[in-house]
Amino acid sequence: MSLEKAKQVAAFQAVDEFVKSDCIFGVGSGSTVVYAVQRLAERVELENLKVVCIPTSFQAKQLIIKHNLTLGELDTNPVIDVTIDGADEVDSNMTLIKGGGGCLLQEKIVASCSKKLIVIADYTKDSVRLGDRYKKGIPIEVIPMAYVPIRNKITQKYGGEIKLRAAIAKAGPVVTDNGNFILDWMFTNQDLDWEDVCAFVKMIPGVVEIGLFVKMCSKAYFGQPEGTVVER
Ligand code: ABF
Repeated sequence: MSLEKAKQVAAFQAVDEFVKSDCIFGVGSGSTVVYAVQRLAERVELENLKVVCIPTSFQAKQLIIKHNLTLGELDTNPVIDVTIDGADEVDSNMTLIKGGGGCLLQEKIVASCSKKLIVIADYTKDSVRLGDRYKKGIPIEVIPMAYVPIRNKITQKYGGEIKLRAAIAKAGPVVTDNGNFILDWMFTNQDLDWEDVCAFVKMIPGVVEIGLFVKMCSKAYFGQPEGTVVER
């Protein structure tokens, strides 16, 4: 079975389990989330369903409008019933690496406003320890002027290597929709206390957000090659 089919079965199962009428639904970004929005659109029996998506997730927003779903904004829907989002890696403690697509700040804002965060992914995201499978590092969104001192403080404390995320074709650094840079931290120690890491990194002046979601994910669905779904 293709990776796309694995993403689809995970997304469909999560939506079918959690979505109901009169609920405010949050979605993040990435290719797996697209299947979740498609499933929402198929559930035509649902009434009064609002979908809050992150501003950057143009693809999800287009699908929501295309399928005549009601697009909700966070300022008018500050409490979301359930958010379904993808991830780059999920460890055995349900700690997530997110932000491979550069949307970690907006995704964490939506997730923080949600009563539940449900992760949908293909089987390649299912890990024991962070770093077992996702090798591109933990994304950190930073104020551009501070990226060098931030990089130095993190590597001095925890080691590893940090790279400034380059735009495609090396056209300079990636600039997020929030006007910031992204650092990717290729950590070497996989046994760090990720809650402590979040606290330390977030205290560094100039750090906007880190792509570690600790104790935020209620449940994860991993689509398998044979078309089944593993839930945890
Ligand atoms: C978003 O989608 C990001 O946080 C994460 O990096 C990415 C996962 O992409 P995909 O669903 O395409 O694997 O959730």
